[in-house]
Amino acid sequence: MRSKKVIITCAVTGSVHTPSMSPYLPYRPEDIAAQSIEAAEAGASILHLHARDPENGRPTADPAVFMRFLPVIKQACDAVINISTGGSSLMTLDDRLEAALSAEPEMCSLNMGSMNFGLYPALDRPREWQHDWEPQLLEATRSTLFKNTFADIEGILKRLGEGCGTRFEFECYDVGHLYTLAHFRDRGLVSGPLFIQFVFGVLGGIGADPENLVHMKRIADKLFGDDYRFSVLAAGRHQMPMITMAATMGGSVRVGLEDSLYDGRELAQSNAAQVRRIRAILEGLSLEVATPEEARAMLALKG
Ligand code: KMH
Ligand code: ZN
Repeated sequence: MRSKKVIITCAVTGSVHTPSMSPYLPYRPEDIAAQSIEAAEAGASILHLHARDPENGRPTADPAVFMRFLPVIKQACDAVINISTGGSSLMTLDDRLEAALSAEPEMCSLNMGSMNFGLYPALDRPREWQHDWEPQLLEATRSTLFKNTFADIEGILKRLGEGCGTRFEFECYDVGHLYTLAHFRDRGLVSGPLFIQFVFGVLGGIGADPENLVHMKRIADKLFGDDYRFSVLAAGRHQMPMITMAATMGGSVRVGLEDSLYDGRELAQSNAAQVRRIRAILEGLSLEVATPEEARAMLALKG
């Protein structure tokens, strides 16, 4: 029988939030490693990872920086490593893929369409609080497209999927992205069980409204039947309410400082704090959390 366990993904640092927003956002390799390991110990079975410039926290795609924390994490815990192929909208596709192509991880994110990608409103903060590069980043993203063309998606599926045996966290920011995924399934370029991340609350994507979650699931059920599992992430203050709703609907959940800096009304003091928060909610709902081994079996990962 299909496991009903809930997979907790933790997205540890991302490329949207910036160090001046929270002293707890990890950006040095040793801090990314330590917070990832603590999140895994708290119950995250998948770690979604980006890299940051160790000196100032600016997002980077440099594989050498990834290699300063990936082996440390692998050595210390059994969680599934999921490397972002989204990087940031200011990186080229080749840059975004370089680390994943050299590490050949079990899982990578794959963004299912091009879009405007608004930085969360929290980035628009008093100038004096910010590093010099932060307002520049905000301004640049206002006129930059988050580019994920059909050809880009196909290239990633072939190079990482067929080439390396990597499977994907398909990030769907709107209903149309589900149809794009079905298109690639129909062409035989992806196969189940698919792991679909419904993304809510990014400016440019679908809003973080409960009705939208019901609709996304209804359409995914129609397109993918039993051959997929969904997970939910939601930006900022929408994180916990939306993922709790997802879990009650049979879905999995993603937390982490990439998506929200908060734990309730306070800044989350670590990624693990958010993992513990959702874990307590899940257990309070009598839902069981999947171990990394169980997550691997549920998603047919290469292990
Ligand atoms: N921060 C998420 C909304 C990726 O890394 O490929 C988007 C994300 C994309 O996680
Ligand atoms: Zn990411």
